[in-house]
Amino acid sequence: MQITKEEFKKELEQKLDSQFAVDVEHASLGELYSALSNVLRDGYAPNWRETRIKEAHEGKKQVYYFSIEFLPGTLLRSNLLNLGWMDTVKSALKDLGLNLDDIAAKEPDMALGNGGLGRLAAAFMDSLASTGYVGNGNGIHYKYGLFKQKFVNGYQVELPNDWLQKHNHWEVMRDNKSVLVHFGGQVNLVQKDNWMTPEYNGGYSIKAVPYDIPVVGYHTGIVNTMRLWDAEIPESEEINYPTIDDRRKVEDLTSILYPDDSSYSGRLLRLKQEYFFVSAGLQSILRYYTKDLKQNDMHNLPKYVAVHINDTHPAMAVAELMRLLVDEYHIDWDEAWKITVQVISYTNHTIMAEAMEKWDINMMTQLLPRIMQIITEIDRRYVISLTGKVAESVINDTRIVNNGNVQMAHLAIIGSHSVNGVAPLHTHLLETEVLKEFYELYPERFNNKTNGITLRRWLQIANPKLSKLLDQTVGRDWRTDSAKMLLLQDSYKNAKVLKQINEIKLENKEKLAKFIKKTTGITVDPTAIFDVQIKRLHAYKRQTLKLLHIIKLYHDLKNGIDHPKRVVIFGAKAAPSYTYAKDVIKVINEVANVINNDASIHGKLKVIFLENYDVTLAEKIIPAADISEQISTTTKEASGTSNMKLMANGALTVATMDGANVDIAKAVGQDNIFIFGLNKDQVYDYYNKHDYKPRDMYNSDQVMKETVDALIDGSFSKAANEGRVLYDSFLQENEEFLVLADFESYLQAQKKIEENWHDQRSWTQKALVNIAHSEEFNADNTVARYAKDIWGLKKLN
Ligand code: CBF
Repeated sequence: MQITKEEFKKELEQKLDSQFAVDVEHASLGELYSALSNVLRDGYAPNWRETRIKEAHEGKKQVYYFSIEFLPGTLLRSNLLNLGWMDTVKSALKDLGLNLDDIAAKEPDMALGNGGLGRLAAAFMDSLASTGYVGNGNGIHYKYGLFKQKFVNGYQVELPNDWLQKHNHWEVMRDNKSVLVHFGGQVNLVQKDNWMTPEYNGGYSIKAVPYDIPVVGYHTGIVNTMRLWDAEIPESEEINYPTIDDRRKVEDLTSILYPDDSSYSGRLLRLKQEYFFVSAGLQSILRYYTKDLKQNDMHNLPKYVAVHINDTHPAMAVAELMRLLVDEYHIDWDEAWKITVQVISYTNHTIMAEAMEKWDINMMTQLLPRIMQIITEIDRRYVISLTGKVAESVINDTRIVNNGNVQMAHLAIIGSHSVNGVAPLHTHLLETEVLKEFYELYPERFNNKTNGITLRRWLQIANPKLSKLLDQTVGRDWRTDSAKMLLLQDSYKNAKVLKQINEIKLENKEKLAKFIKKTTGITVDPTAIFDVQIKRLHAYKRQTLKLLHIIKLYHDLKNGIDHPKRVVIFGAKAAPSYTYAKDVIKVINEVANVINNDASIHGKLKVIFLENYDVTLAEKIIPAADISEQISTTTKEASGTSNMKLMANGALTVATMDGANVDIAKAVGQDNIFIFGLNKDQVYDYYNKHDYKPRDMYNSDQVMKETVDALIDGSFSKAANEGRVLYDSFLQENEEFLVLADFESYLQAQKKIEENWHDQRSWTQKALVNIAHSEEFNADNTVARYAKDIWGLKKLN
C-alpha cells in the first residue's frame, strides 16, 4: 500500500491523538516513534494478512529458519524502506519540522543475538521476503537481549538489556497459536493399538506463546513472519505455581540469551531453551501443515516444509521431529527417519571446537527423557548401519552418543540432507579436517553457501549518500539486482565520482567524530585514517594483533618516526564468562587512555573503544571506515560478514586469507586489498608439527620484543595484571592463535596502507572497486542459492 505525504501526516496526527492525546507540536520523540510505527503497521498489515492467505492457497514449500539468535537491529527505517515509504515519510516529517533519524533513535535495538550468525539469520529473513520466498524465522522471545556493555575503569561491565521495557511495536502476540512443551518426568513405552506409545509420568509442561514479527519484503508486497516463542505457565497448571517466585522460575526460561554455561544450572537452562523453541516451532509447523494446509499424509511433509538448523543450537529438531512423527502421528520409524532427513538441513558456522555443542547424557535424560530415548535409538541404528562397512574408529568418532555426551553436530549431520559451510575455505576445512570422516561417509550432503549481507540496509539506511551516488552512476536497479553495482567501475577514472566518494566518506567521518566526541569526550580528526575493527571479542579474531600494532605506532611516534594520522576504532563485546577477552578489553582501554592523553604525539594516534557494539552502532561506524580489520588467525574465521559490510561502504580491507576474506580478495584483486599473514597450510603445519615457538621470535626481533614488553614494563600500569595475561599468552609455546607469527607481516601490510594513503586518488579508486564488488556478497543471492540447492523453494506468485 502506498501513501501520500498528506495521508501520512493525517494518519500520524490521528495516531498521536488516539494513543497519547497530543498533537505533533507537543509530542515527544518517543511518542512520535510509537505513533509512526503504528502508522507503518497499518501500512503493511494487509500485506501480512494476504501473504499468509497466499501461502496457504498456493501451498508452496516454506522454509523455517531455526535460530537461537536473530539480530534484526532496529526495524523502523528498514520497514519504511522496504515498504517504499522512506522518501515520502522523510519529506512529510521535514514539513512538520521533524527529523526521521531523531525519531528512529528512540527504537530499542533488537539485540537477540551475539554476532555474525544472528545477524545472518536476520539478513536471510529480509532477503527471503525481498526476493519473493516464503520464509519463516523460529527463535526465542528473550525478555533481555544481549547485555548492554559499559566500561567502568576500563573494564567491561554487563547490564541487562531490557529491550522490551518500552514495548516492541512490531510484534503481535498470538495466544491462539500457543503450544505446550513438556519437560522432565519419566517415560515408559507401552503397547497400545499395535503401537509403542510413550507414557509420561510426572514432569511438567510449559506454554510456548508465539510473538510474530513481520518481515517486510523490499517492494515485493510480501510480509513474512519471524516467530519468537515466550514461556508462560499453562492455565491448567497455574495452581502448581502459587507464588511469584514459582512463576518466575518458569518464565525465566526465556529471560536471557546464552545463559552462562560455566555452571550446571546455566547449562541446564540453555538446554531447556534449545528444546523449548525447537519443540514449539515444530509443533506449530505440523499444526499448520495438517490444519491450515489440510494435509494428512506426513510422507508429503518434505514437499511443503524445509527446516533449517542454524548452527547446532536447534539440532534437537532432528529428534523432536522424529518424536512428533512417530509418537504423535504414528509413522513407522524408518519412514519417519526418511521424512526427517529430507526436511532438515544444517549450517555449520565455525570450526572452533567450543562451538560444537555437546550435552551430558544424564542432564538430557532428566530434562528430556523421551528425546534422549529417541537420540539413543537414532545412534543405535546409525552404528548398526555402519558396522562392518567402515572402521570401528570412524563409527566411534562420528556416532551421536559417546563419552557420556550427546554430540549435537553429529546429530545435525546424521539427521540432515544438507550440511553447508559459509565460505569456500571454511567448507573445505570442514570437508578435509573438522568433519572429514562425515564428509567421507556423506560427500553428497556437503556444500558451500558463502554468506551475504543486506546491502540495502548497509547502504540505503546506513549510508544514504553513497546509495544516492550509486543511483546516479549505475541506476536504481542495484537495489534488487546487485550485479549492477559493478557498473560503478566505469567511473574508475571519473574525477567527479571519485570526488563525490571522497566527500561522502569525509562527511560520514565527521558525523562519527561528533558521535565519538559526544559519547567519549575525545576529539578525533575526521581527516585521519579511520581504522576499524568491529566484531565479537575473541582470541581468534585477534584484537590483540591490532593492539600490538597500536603500541608499535605509539613507540614510533614517541621516537620521532612519523606516521599518517590514524584513529583506531574498536567495537566488541566479550562473552561474560570469557575472562581472557575481558582482559583484552581492559588492556586496550588503558593503552587508549595513555595514548589519547599523551600530548607529545600531537594527536597523531587516537584509540577509541566504543561501548555497546550492536547493529545500531555498526550503522554509524561502517560508513565512516577507511580500513576494515579482518585479521583472524587463518582457518579460524568461518566467513566474517563485517568484512562485506565495510567493503560495501568503501573501506579497504587488511586481511589474512581467512574465511570470506579469500573471496573478497578474489573479487577486488590483490591491488585493492592488503593481505598478510600465514596461509592455511602454514597454520596447519604449526598445528601438526607442534613447533610454534613464539619466544624464539620474540628474542630475535627487537621491535617485537619492545612492543610486547610494553604490556609488562609499566607503560600501561593500570592494566598491569591484564597486560601480563596477554604477554604470557603471546609467548606461550604453540599458542593457538599465532599472534606473534603474523606480527611482522601485519606491520608490513600496515606500512603499505600508509604508503597508499598518501595517494588519495588511487585510494578512492580502490574504495570504488571495493564498493562495486561488494555486490558479490548480497544476501539476496545467498538465499537464492539456499532456496534452490537446499530447500527446494519456489517463489510466491
Ligand atoms: O556465518 C555467520 C558468522 O557466524 C559466526 O559469527 C559464528 O557465530 N559462528 C562466525 O564466527 C562468522 O565467521 C560467520 O560469518
